[in-house]
Amino acid sequence: IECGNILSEFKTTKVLSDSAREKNIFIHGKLADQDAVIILEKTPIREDTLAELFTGSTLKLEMKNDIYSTYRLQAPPQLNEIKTTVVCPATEKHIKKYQRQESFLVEETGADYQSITLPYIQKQSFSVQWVYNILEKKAEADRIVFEDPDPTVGFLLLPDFKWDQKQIDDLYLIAITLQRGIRSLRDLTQEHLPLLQNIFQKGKEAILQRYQLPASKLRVYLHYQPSYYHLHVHFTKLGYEAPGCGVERAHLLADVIQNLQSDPEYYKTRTLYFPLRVDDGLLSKYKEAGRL
Ligand code: M7G
Repeated sequence: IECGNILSEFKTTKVLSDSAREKNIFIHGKLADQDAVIILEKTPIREDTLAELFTGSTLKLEMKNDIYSTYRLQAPPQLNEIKTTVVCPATEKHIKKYQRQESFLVEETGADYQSITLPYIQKQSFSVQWVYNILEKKAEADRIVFEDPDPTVGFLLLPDFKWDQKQIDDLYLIAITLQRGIRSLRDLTQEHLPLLQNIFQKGKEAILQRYQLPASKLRVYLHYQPSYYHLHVHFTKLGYEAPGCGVERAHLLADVIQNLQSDPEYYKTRTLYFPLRVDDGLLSKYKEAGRL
């Protein structure tokens, strides 16, 4: 889909974070007077494009010394794309999400969840409208990789928007439950085991079929706290360190299933640990409660 260059109107307010290693930059600014966040990311160099790159580029020598030389290679435009994500209008929460920040580990008991976390997320969490758009086929319908339409154990599997689907190295899909109202790990009980097992089994099968990637190459997990409180499961390629995916937030689906099998109330009663960024409103609630 071509859609003109909306970015020519973009006015930068602030660089939220950038990384020379990840070759990305997160920018806050204005698009037609609305707050926007733009993410620019250089895409990986693909082996299957090397021949085209070598023959179709121009090469400028920078320096030569003995057996060493460095060049600037001007790649043909189709091999020199920048993956661009635009969030507009962006909320204050989006701007914070992408800002580089110090974080603190929070210890949340089952009681803390009820008295501190739940009331906070009921008021403050990100809209899940984008999830409903996917479930209602109003957006991304052409990207669906697999669908199980059962109202209780059903789900949709589709590429996460972090993945451009150009190479398997950074494969990233999400499974979204059709059932609404399961907010996160904390809402799961034994009654959800058929749902979780179904996602695990059929998600793995669909990925093997579509991408020839076996289950032994997959990392399948949930985040706690998630950003979006509608239950979803992440499927990434083993070994790919997806940005924003620290070990503390990840709970392997295989473990979640076993924990619920051995204790139906596991995620209602356990103390869960997760990092929160310094300006996260939920962190302030934990501070006010004297828990930090
Ligand atoms: P999360 O664990 O709730 O939050 O995962 P995180 O972003 O902090 O990890 C939500 C996942 O949904 C992330 O991997 C996002 O990249 C992905 N995602 C978010 N949005 C708004 C979209 C979208 O509009 N489409 C798709 N396909 N994926 C999205």
